[in-house]
Amino acid sequence: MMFTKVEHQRNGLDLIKIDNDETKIVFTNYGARIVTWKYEDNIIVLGNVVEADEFYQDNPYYFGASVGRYAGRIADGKFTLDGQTYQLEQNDPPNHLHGGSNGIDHRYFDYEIIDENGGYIQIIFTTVIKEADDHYPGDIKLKIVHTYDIDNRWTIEYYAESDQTTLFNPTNHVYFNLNRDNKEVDNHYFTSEKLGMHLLNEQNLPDARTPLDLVDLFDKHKIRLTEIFESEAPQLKAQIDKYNGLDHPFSIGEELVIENSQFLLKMQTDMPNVVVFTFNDTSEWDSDMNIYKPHSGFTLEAQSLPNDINIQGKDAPSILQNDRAFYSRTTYQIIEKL
Ligand code: G6D
Repeated sequence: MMFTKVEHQRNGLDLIKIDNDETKIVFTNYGARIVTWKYEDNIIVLGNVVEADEFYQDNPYYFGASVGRYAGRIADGKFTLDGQTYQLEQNDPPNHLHGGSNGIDHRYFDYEIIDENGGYIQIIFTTVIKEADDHYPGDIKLKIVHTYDIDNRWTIEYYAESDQTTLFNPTNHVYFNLNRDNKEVDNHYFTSEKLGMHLLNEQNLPDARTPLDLVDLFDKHKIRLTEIFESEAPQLKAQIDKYNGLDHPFSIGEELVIENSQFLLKMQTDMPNVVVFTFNDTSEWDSDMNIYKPHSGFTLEAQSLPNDINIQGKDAPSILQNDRAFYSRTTYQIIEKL
């Protein structure tokens, strides 16, 4: 049995609360974001369901937000498309990050709830990203559909169309923590057929280097985060030391499974990469609501490689042609171990 309830907070922010037998999941129209996800009394994502209006408008960590039109960094905020060069806001100097300060994480989406008493509930969020909002070419009509089902599976679908050829690389910036007391996430295991870690250069940007093959390096498919953080392998150690953890795009196999002793989290996506960020620096937000310690969560951001336009040029997966419809789907499923 699933049911849904809407709670109106201040400033036009709504909480859309979905319950089934063991779990509760909450979304908001502000940034079409996930606010919380609970398995019985265990909160598995970071966020703040109480006073969500104050919490989300203020903090710089993109908790649970839809991010776009381009997730991740673009070098020097600059790119060339069809012979024309564009300069974007350098909001993470010298780079452009997560679509800039006017990105979709900060906007109120229109929404509609579909609940036909079946095995799932859908929230359909819509908006238009205008050229004038973020200085990329083209206006994009965007629909983000969050679906939650009785199998405790959260599905995100993106539908987009642009009136000019542009870049489009959306993601969701949810932070997971499967530990009961949300203590640091270093004890989580990552398993996939393939775990290719794209190394970052001095500017926090991936480049054209072949990803570091962690399956080969550790000679196994199931790797504990501590093994990555404590590795003495020179290339890996240099990256972990520099970033105080992971902030890296991965190429994965068909499924990525994250687990601790109590839960399995299964992720599938049709996007080319998954950025894993282990919340390495939590000092940026000067607020009483900032209760976060480094490594208190990790993101699984399904997206194209950050800066792909400056690495792959006209072959960059993030290019959205004006006569093509964009569709992408990512799922996360939470399973309690027996
Ligand atoms: C992203 O890769 C980036 C991080 O570097 C950034 O700090 C965070 O979003 C807020 O995952």
